[in-house]
Amino acid sequence: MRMVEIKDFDTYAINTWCPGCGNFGILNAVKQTFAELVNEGKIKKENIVILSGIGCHAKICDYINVNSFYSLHGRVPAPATGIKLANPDLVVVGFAGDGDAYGEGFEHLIFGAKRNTDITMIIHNNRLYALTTGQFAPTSPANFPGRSTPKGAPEDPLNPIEIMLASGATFVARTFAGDIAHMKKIFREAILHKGFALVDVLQPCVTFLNTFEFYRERVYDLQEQEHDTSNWEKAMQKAREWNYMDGESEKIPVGIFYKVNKPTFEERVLRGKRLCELPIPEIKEVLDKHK
Ligand SMILES: Cc1ncc(C[n+]2csc(CCOP(=O)(O)OP(=O)(O)O)c2C)c(N)n1
Repeated sequence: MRMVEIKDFDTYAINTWCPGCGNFGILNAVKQTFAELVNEGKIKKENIVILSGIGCHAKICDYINVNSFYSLHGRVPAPATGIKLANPDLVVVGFAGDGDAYGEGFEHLIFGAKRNTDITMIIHNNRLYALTTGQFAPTSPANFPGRSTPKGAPEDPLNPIEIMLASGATFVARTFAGDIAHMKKIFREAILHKGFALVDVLQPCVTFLNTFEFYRERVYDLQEQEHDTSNWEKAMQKAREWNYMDGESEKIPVGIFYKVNKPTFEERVLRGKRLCELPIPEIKEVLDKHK
């Protein structure tokens, strides 16, 4: 078997992210993770499908040489679920922005988690709408002076880790775009997890909210401590340690909060059949049962 190299995942597209953007770290970590998983025989390159929402993060589809699909703003989990259902052999990884996934289409993320579709969602959480030049988003710090709230956003941020745990996600993790080794560890576990995996990536936006130093001083790895990833209550406790409120004394846990195995949506819908191999009347029959 020919070993793949990282450069096999390169494309000819010119990268237009701002120099120093946290998205570069995510891109590198994802390419390295894919290459390692392919070379270990855990996944096939031709079976990888990536999807994105709309925003700066979404350009990642242009920068990785695998099957890809640009979806609608905030709607990545919907086509990702369809793709996985049509062919469960595919390894489906969705990329979304925080404005995209936690704002425009949070209900899609919640239902992806509720269904336990076997997809991985990687959220580039720069805590604002970057492509449209810095409007506040659901995880923006309180009083954030974004383009749409020049006097400061009069709202507290929401905590997506908490919401994903409450929605039934079977894998919930957080990592930091300034730490490639940690991202690789988490992306790998998330992709290999059978079920819905949410990875919130703390991604500094060097142009509108440069948080590299802030995170570097505060993140600590849950897996370097005693943390039982099968305990939902403990995961919730850890999730609440940092509510995306940026106090001086905050410590920010990264790593795997929660990981359990449950039947996936495809397993429950298809019951051993393959949707892409069924004649159309049978597809209708399978889907009708789940109306
Ligand atoms: C339905 C819809 N609403 C709004 C827009 C305009 N829009 C395009 S990109 C974007 C911001 C995306 O922000 P985010 O999802 O956080 O991604 P980032 O650019 O920060 O990576 C918005 C609001 C759109 N394209 N479609």
